Amino acid sequence: MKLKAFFPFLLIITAYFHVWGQEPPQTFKNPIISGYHPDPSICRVGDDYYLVNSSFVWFPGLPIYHSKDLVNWEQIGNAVTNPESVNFDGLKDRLGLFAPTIRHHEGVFYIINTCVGCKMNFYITAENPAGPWSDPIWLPQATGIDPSLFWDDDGKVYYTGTGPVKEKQWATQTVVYNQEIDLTTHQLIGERHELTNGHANNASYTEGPHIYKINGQYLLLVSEGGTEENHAMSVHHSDNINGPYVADIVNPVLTHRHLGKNYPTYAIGHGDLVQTQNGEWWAVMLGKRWKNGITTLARETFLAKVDFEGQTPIFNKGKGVVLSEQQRPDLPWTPVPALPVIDQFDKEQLAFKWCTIRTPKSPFYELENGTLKVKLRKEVMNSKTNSSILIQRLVDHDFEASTHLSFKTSKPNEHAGLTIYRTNENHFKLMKEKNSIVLIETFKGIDKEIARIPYKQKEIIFKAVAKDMMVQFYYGNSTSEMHPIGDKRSLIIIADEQGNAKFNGAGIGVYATSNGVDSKNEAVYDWFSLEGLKTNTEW
Ligand code: 6LW
Repeated sequence: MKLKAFFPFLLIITAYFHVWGQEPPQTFKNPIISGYHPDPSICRVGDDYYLVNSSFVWFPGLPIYHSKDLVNWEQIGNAVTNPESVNFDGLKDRLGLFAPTIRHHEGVFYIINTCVGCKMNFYITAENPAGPWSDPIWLPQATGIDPSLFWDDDGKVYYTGTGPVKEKQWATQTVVYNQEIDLTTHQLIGERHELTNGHANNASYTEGPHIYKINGQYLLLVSEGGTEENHAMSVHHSDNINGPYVADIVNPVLTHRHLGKNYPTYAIGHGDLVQTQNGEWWAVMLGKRWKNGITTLARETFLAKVDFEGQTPIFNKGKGVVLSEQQRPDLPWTPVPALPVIDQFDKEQLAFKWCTIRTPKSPFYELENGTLKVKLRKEVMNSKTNSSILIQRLVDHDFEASTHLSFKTSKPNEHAGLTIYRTNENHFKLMKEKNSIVLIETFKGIDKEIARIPYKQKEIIFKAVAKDMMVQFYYGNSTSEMHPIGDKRSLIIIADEQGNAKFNGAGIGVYATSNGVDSKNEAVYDWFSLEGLKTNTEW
């Protein structure tokens, strides 16, 4: 075609991208959901994808995400929202809601899950994945963790779980088992079948099972090696739902355990498969990223392409590892609205991202006239109870967060401020007290006062700036005039495997307490902003 003849087409194409925005990218970057989003489970309904993650003692629990293209995800709700339905009191931050599985069957969504340290296995249902979800239907007969559901062609439904082994042949041996479940009586029925201890003869912590029927054969996907650097996924095949399952010779089908300690992503495992409406297979799985030798964002959600060669799923064919960037799924590019950097607290309800720690016994905050009012209560975040804390997940290695607080007290026990929280024993608090502001670093359960500065005004802005795994705190009475408080502190305080930090992830937000004494006082937050500072060294 001559250039002149091509011109009108060029105009149309240009106008299309001018009107509809940028040309869709050809590739996507991992992780697809960054920060504390472990144990992802996914299902497709038509051309909609839904994903759920574990949330331990964060409440509301089990964040639900929606996507049309497997790359752009938007949180549409939380599945566990009734504080009466679960009890996280007294639980370590690593317990509570473990790995969930989400499935859809005949118009109903199911999430099956374990509340570890509470009443163990349960499932919930919803017609709309955004909620409302039912209260838990407890399954007292089901032992162990990581339950999954599978509907067979004959209408029978199977519970697959991970159980302990009574007489272990090796210390870290677990068993993946299967049993039919009657969803009308909520009973496990028939015989329990042991499916695998993992493909290796010393497989550690074989867990996170999911069963699929692909080309008329049952495929059992499990994780092995534990959720740290030896994590891996293996697959097993059977012609019969209850086994015997034969390990695939390609196992482990995906792992980063062989890439050495310095490989930028590690702990790859615990995944779930999904087939798109266009026939492609993809998998979501958890992984972790190192930065300066530590991991502050905990376990995140990654995406990898799967191609079946015979019955064997080949992950990222030709590469065999999770990639930082790759060709995106063959799905219509559907960006989702970016979360606003500043939360003005001007909606009727807090955004889905805000959570408290452990289950609240009474309402402790209100949204009023564009402010978040947090009641001071006697509970403290250092104990394993619900205190007046509201946090959101940290999703960027480098970030800047600030908030405007209005708080006055004549009592020495009353404090309110900003927190970076990982566990009851590992966190930072930048607090306003009666006549001063104080920065406290709590590590392995020991409070350390880093800095104290006299301050008498009612209004204050607090800020935290994290770069290269160090955080500098600031205070001031206008955003343009902020003063550092204390020296730069290492984010190792909130990193994985430090002190009692395991499984869960870190959050940032607001906290107020009257330290063991009843109070009628409240802390008023006008806004809270959290912004990722993208660096070009990001994996
Ligand atoms: C989860 C187990 C695991 O139940 O870690 O990575 C446990 N896998 O399957 C807690 O998330």
